[in-house]
Amino acid sequence: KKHRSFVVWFTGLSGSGKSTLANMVEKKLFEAGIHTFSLDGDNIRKGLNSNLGFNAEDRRENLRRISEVAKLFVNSGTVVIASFISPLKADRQVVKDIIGDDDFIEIYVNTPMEVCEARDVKGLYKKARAGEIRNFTGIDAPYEAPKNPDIEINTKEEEAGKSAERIIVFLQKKLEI
Ligand code: GGZ
Repeated sequence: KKHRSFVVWFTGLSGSGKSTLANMVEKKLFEAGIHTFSLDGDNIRKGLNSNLGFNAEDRRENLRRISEVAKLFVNSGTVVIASFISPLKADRQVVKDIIGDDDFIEIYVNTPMEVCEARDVKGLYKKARAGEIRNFTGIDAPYEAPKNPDIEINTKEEEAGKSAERIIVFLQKKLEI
């Protein structure tokens, strides 16, 4: 099936549910016959960006490289699903500039910090509180919420399946299928 390609960019705190939503969206796109590729901390920070940490400069470089990779995939005709905290407005603007406005869809996974911390799936919030991890987003590093995302997900009010469906409806228009 012929369709447009673009980057679906999930931003939000650690534990906000970015990956869960990204996986659900990817599955639905796959079922619709759309070729996708997911970029996230697991496949990027372990490989291409294994020399980068979490200070402001490293995060910026992390996101810059990811954007360039995402652009290559888009140019190959793939729909890219990217899940990164991407905490700073200025850095997300760089991402948008690299990928190009028309090919960039921003999804803000707005889960309150307290909820993310209470879940603490990987125990990272606990470590950050104990001072064992520095520069942890939401604790001792900032998260600047997007003011005009294409879609905002309120994970407290809406069930994940419903959110994924809403995202798909938005993407279908963009795909021109
Ligand atoms: C934030 C950290 C940190 C610090 C390790 N701050 O929930 P996770 O574990 O699986 O996802 C988080 C991931 C964040 O990497 P990103 O590349 O998305 O960040 S950014 O966009 O800001 O460059 C978290 C883990 O890495 N992690 N240390 N200090 N998250």
